[in-house]
Amino acid sequence: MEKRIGKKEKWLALLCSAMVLICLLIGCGLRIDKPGQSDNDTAEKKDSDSLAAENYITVGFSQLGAESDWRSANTESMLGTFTKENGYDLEYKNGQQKQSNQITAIRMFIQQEVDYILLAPATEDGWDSVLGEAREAGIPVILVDRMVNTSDKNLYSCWVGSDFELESKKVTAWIKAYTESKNIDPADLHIVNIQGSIGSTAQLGRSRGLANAARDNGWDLMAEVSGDFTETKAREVMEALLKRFDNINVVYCENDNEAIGAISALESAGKKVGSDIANGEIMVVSFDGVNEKALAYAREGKIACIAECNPLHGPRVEALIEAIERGETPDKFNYVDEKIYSYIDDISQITVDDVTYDVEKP
Ligand code: GYE
Repeated sequence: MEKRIGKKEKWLALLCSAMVLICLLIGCGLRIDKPGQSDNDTAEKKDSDSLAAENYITVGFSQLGAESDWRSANTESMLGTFTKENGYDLEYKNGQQKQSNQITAIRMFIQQEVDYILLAPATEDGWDSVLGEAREAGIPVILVDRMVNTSDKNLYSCWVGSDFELESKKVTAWIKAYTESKNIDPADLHIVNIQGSIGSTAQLGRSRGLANAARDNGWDLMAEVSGDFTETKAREVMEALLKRFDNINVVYCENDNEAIGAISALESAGKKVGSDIANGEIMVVSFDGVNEKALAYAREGKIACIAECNPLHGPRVEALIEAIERGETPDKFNYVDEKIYSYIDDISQITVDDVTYDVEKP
């Protein structure tokens, strides 16, 4: 039997329809209040964000520290190259001169699954485990500036930097040519070496070059003490060396910051810094050619000779990444061409390993 709809039911149905309509209107209202945030719009934005993120090449850069002007210029070159505008998402970590900090940074980069790890290692030894972890994770490691001493060279893709021993050979060739031109007996060269951070590639190459030249030429290499590539430490070391020896006439500093510290100690002790060692001056030589004060000292004759060490590795590392991205295998070791500087006119050229270099004014 057909059920008749009474007045009460009709009102109930009307009330329900009205509530449904209100709900629909409220729903639409919310959408109308915030244009551009429809489900479609939000999804599109998310897509373009992740597309942009995917388009960046992500790099983790572990810099060893901030000990010198060379290092600051190097950091600036790297940060200026690996920018968002250039298509990179860079995570930068300063290791504060501690290998343990650098290892922690590399582990963090591995966790973050970066595309490349860039490492400027403090010292050569002790990298096998962490570089093994990077290889396990399939992340290529590019070494910048200094090298690592690993059991397996495949733990890193490639390296770019300077030939530190060649730099040293240039400086020692200059000392030899200059002192010979002044008829100074090689045995009368009493040299102290203020070394860089012990165990770093720059220190090892520069110390080796001097030790070999001293042996080959019959120079008196009296002491080798680390100044840690810093001005402050080198000043202390020079003060101590002046107490130990009264006949120093050549101070070989393994970077410009050390030369500045050594000159300050020498001058405070009343010594005359210059190249006229036959007449009691103390000759200072150094490496880098980056620090403005050191270049000014070179112009004044307080630093006799500087082997250039070029810190501008950012674009060089980028070229290596681009090669890898193209599917190429870049050369394992990439050496940078460098100059030798002196303001002293007597020596215009030096020859090292059959290559002749003009001595230039910086
Ligand atoms: O010569 C020195 C720096 O490894 C080439 O490190 C680098 C050296 C540079 O502290 O100034």
